[in-house]
Amino acid sequence: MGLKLVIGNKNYSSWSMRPWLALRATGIAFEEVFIPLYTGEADKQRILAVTPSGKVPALVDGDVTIWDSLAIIEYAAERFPQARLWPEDRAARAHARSISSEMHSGFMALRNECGMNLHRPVKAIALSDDARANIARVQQIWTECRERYGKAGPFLFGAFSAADAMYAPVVHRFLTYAIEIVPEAKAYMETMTALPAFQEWTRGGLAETLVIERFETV
Ligand SMILES: N[C@@H](CCC(=O)N[C@@H](CS)C(=O)NCC(=O)O)C(=O)O
Repeated sequence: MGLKLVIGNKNYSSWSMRPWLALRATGIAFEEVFIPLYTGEADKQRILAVTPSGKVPALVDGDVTIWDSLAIIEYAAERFPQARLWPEDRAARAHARSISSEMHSGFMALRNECGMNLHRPVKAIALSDDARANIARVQQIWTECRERYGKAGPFLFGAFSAADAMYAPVVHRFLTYAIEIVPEAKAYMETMTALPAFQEWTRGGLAETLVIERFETV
């Protein structure tokens, strides 16, 4: 039995994008199960039938269910070591895990004020000081990674890794909200937007017609 990844709307679901990209970019085969978000009780029950968290993403591997984006990526990294989802070097791997956890548990202001919405026309908005600080910190993270590991390839740790998957929705946010970007971060964003898996997700999101009103406020 193959892997099933349960995801929400590609246009909006940044947490779904992360494990989806980690799997797709490293060639791990999976079946995608789409459950539209915030449509009402029936779809909520479909999510709850997979995971008690009531949230997507969730990964089903036979009788094992894993929910929460970073836990799914960790599981995939263990289950498919050949995918090299984390850097091989221990210090680089610790660095990659640190920035991935920082993404997973932080950047609330950026997440709240600049929700991922691929359909949204590109336009800058007024941002809080906290969101601006988040944006500066993300660019500092990317720049430092590129300085340290850039010789090994164009991604944060040279080759594509879980850390790139964790930051992928931020690339979309920076583009959609016309955020000012330092040159090192810009080059990294170009690498990500050229990644076939990133483009596949983006095409999928843009092809969706479902609108979630609560995410269409800015
Ligand atoms: N910490 C979770 C967050 C998951 C999450 O908030 N998912 C959202 C979609 S992006 C969701 O399922 N919302 C539906 C709901 O809350 O009813 C993760 O990393 O996977």
